[in-house]
Amino acid sequence: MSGSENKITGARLLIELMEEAGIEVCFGYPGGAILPFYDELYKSKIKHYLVRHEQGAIHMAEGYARATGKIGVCIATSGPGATNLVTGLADAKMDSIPILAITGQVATSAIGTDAFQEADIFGITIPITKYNALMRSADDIARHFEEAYKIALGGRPGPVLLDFPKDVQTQLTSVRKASKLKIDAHHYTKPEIVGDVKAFAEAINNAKRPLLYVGGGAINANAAEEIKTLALTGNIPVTTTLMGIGSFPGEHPNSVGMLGMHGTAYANKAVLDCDYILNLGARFDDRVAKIGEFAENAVRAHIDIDTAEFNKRIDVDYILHGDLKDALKAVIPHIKKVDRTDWLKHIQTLKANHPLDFDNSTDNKIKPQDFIHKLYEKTKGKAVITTDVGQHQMWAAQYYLFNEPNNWLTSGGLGTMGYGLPAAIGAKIGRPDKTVICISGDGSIQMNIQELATITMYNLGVKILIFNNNFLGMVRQWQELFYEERFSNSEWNYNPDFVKVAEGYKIPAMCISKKEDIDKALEFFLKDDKSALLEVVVPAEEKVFPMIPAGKSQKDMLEFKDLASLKAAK
Ligand SMILES: Cc1ncc(C[n+]2csc(CCOP(=O)(O)OP(=O)(O)O)c2C)c(N)n1
Repeated sequence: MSGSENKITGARLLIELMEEAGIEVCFGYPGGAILPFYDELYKSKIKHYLVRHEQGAIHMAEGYARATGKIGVCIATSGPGATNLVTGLADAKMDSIPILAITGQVATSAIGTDAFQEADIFGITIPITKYNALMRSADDIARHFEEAYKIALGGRPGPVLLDFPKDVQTQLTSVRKASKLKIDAHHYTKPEIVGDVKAFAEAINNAKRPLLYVGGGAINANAAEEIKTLALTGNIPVTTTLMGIGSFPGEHPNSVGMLGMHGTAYANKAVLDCDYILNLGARFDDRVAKIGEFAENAVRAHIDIDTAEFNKRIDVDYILHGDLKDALKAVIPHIKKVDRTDWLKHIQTLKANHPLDFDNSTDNKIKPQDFIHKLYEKTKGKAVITTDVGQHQMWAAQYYLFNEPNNWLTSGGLGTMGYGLPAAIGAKIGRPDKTVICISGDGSIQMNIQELATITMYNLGVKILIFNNNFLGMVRQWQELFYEERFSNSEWNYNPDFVKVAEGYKIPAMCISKKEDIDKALEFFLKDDKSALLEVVVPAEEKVFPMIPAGKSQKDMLEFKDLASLKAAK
C-alpha cells in the first residue's frame, strides 16, 4: 500500500492553500510550464481573470491590493511570462504593495540547461521581492506558501514570488501544513512599539508650528482615523506624499495637500516654516526631501514599521518603531490640546497667497487642471482614481481632492508608465460598487492599451480618460525648462485614433478638444457604470506647477506666477 490515495498533486495543494487563505481572485496568463496549475485552477472557486499581457496581470493585482487592502495574486508561465512580471514586482516593492506572484518553471531536471522558455526568475527577482523561492519538491509547497503569504502581508508589505517547476506541480505530496517556518518571525509578525512614547509625544506638545508629513505607510497601516485624531487634537496641519494621498481628508482645513517636487506651494512653504515635522510612514523620498536642506529648522521625528528607513536619507531626532496605527494609538493619549491658532492662520494665509494656479483664460482650449477639477466636482471626490506617469499624474494628484484612503492608486516609487489601466481593472474588481477612473496620457496608455480587451471580456465598468497632448508631456516639460527646448524624441504625431481603438474593443468612446464640450463629455463619460473612454485634447505646452527642480530644495520652488513673470520680463 503506497498511501498515495491520501496524497494530492503540488498544483492541487497550492490551490487549496490559496483557497484556505481566503484568496478569491487572481490575474494571469497561461503557458506550457504552468498548465498543471491552470488545470487545477479550472476546478477551483478562485476567480481567474485572463489578461492580455503579464505586466497587465501584476498591475491588476497591485490595483486590487491597493484598493482593497488584501493581497493581489498574479500567475505567469516560465521564461517570457515570468520576466513580463518583473516591472510590476519592482513597482510593488517600491510602493510596498502585497503581491503573490506564481510562475511556472521548467521541470527540475531541466533547470540550468537553457531549456525552452527557461529563465532564472528566482535569481532575477531577488532584489525586487521581499521573499522568493524555487519550490523544488511538492513537500516544500506548504511551507513556502505560508512563508510567502505572511511575508507579503506582514510588517512593511511587499511582493513575493513562488517559482513552480512543472514536475513539482504534478508530484504527489501529503505535506499540507508547514510544520515550522524557516524565516525569522520578525519578517511577518507585528513588531512591538520600540521608543520612548512619552518623550515622543512631549516633543509634539512643545512644538509651536508642527507639521505631519504622511506617506503610503499610513494607508498600509490603515491609520487614517488615528492621523485625523492626532491632527485635530493637537491642531496640527497635515501634508502627504504622493503615496499618502487620502490618508487625511483633502478638503479639511488642516490639509495642506501634497508636498515635494510637484506638491502645492503652501505645503512646501509649510515645510520651510514649521519648527517640528513628524514623518508618518513616509521614506524621505528624494522627490520630497533634499539631504541637508529638508526642514532644516525643524525638530524631526519619524514613525515607521521598517527600521531600515530610519536615518536612511534624513537624520531625525525622535524615532518610534512599530505599526503606525498602534504607535499613534500609544502616542495620542499623551497629546495636549495646544492652542495653535497663529500657526493654523499662517497656513490659511499660505493657501490664500500661493494657490494651485494655471492660465485658464486663453481661447477655447481645454486645460487639464480645469478638467480634473470638474471631474472632481462631478464625482463629488468619491471616485477611485488610478493614473499613469507624467504630467497627468501630477495634475490628478493636485486637483482631485481625496477624502478617504485607498481611492488614489498610482505608481509612486518606480514611476511606471502602463500602470494606470490595469490598476483600474484590479480596483474595479476589488470594489465593484465604486466609480473607477484611469487618468492617463497619450504616451502611457499605449504601454498596456491591450487590457481594454480584459475590460470588455469581463464587462467591467472601468472609465478611461486620456489627456492627449501628442507629446510625452513630462519629458517635454523638462526639455523646455532645462534643455533649451530641444524636444529630443518626446513629440509624436503617430497616435492612433483612440476613439476607434476603444470602439474596436467595443468600448464607447468620445474625443473633445474645446472647452464648450466639457459638460457634454463628462455627461457621456459618467452617465452609467459601464466602461467608457474619453480622449481630451490638451495643449502640449501646458506645464505642471509648482515645481522644485531635480536635486533642489523647497527653497528653490518655482510657482506658476514665477514663470509668468519671468516670461513678462523677457
Ligand atoms: C516605463 C516608463 N518609461 C519611461 C518613463 C519616463 N517618463 C516619465 S513621464 C514620461 C512621459 C509620459 O507621457 P504621457 O503618458 O503622454 O503623459 P503626460 O506627461 O503627457 O501627461 C516618460 C516617458 C517612465 N516613467 N516609465
